Amino acid sequence: MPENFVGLSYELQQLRDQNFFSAGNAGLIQQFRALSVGGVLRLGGNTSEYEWWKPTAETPEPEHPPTRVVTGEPQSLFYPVTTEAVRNLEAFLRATGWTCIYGLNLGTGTPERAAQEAAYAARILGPRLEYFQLGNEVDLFAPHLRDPKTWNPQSYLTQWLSFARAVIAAVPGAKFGMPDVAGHLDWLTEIAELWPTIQNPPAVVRLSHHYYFGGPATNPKVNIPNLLSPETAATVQGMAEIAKAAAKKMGVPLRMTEGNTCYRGGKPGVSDVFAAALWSADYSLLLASNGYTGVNLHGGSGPSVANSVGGSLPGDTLLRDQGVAPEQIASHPHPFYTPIASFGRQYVMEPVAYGLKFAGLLSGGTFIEGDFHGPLLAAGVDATAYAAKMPGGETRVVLLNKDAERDVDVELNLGGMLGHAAVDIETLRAPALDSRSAAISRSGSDRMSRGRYSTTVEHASGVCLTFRAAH
Ligand code: BDP
Repeated sequence: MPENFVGLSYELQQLRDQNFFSAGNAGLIQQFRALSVGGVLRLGGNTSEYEWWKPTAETPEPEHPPTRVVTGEPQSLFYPVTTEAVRNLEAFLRATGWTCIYGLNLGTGTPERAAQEAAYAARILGPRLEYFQLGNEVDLFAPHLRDPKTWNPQSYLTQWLSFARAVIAAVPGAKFGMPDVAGHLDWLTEIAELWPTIQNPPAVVRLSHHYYFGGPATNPKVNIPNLLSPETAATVQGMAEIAKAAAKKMGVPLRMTEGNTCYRGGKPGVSDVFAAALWSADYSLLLASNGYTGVNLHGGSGPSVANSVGGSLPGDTLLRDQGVAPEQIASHPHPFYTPIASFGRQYVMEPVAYGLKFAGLLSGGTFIEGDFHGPLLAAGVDATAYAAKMPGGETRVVLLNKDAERDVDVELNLGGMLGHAAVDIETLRAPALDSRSAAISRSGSDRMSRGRYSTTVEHASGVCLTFRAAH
């Protein structure tokens, strides 16, 4: 699991506010650093198809191609990205220790403008740039951005190549991640099959896709029991199998570049409560143990995400229809799934981010193979387990009990690896699954003798055990 596994995803439109990702936004910098001292910020989302590059104050807005208005899809709200926004982004990344994946507009942009923007971004971001991403959720471009009759992986690849080649001409050595599909994993399979036919292929360093558990907020199936159920994890595992096969064929590692609990901005009471922390911890570690190099949970400011889904958040409509008072609605994060929420000028780490941070405790480690989930599920408890050998030589075990009621007794047999060891215990907890809070705390230390260690993982909680050999 790479050191920089932990990631966040923001709408590219967030760059419209040049002071958001800037060295002056101390509160946000603090929250990024609290989540990870070296994560990956991905800029993309639906709004990335409506940006235009404005290299000088005099640059006029270009003519945009016609787009269709489709309910729930972003409106064609075109906006400029300026040099100042990119410079401020670089300073923000430097202050946080993070790098970024920079999204370029494939939906309504041109190869020439993408190349100009890429050249500036590459020069300013330097080593803070992981790679470029051309287009967001290209599998959903039809009908609002492309003709459904002709849009498919093959025609996408042809367009993608013309943009990528223009970028390479301006940025020799440019790296890319693709195809960033929403959920049509067959696009990965097909692209991996077509890839060998490309002469002199661009440097693709990540194969990427997205995942949301369900949605929208009005969908009654988007609830806590379903979010945490073993079937949900099995669905993620099923996608990972398809993605892994394509990645192997192309010889490119995977990254889950966008996702969260509930699409179209999240669901109050599901996306913004402790259940989301247990979900994100398990989801992130499941992907990591499948070889994904990172996970970016989507979020950001309310207006940027609302614009990405057509102008408003279904979660707000849901609360209003339930008669919830405006002050109560305002006490939820907007969007509801955001890992870092802004309440006025205050930035708050939300439960879903605590889960990702907890998963990040295994960053830098090498997973120990074995069926750890099986025995737990067989015991009738919705719990999972992950174990890794850490770079410092210690062994770390994360146990996640997603069960709403049942505690689980676990006996670990680490005999082969460690005889006597000191054990550090950290927990991920909240008063209840539907609490609007989460906490990670160092809850104590213990000793292990003769390679065996027993513990009880309380219902709706996570435990991380670090075993250090005693000399
Ligand atoms: C994804 C889009 C992103 C949206 C998100 C959502 O890439 O821009 O904000 O869904 O629906 O499909 O919440």
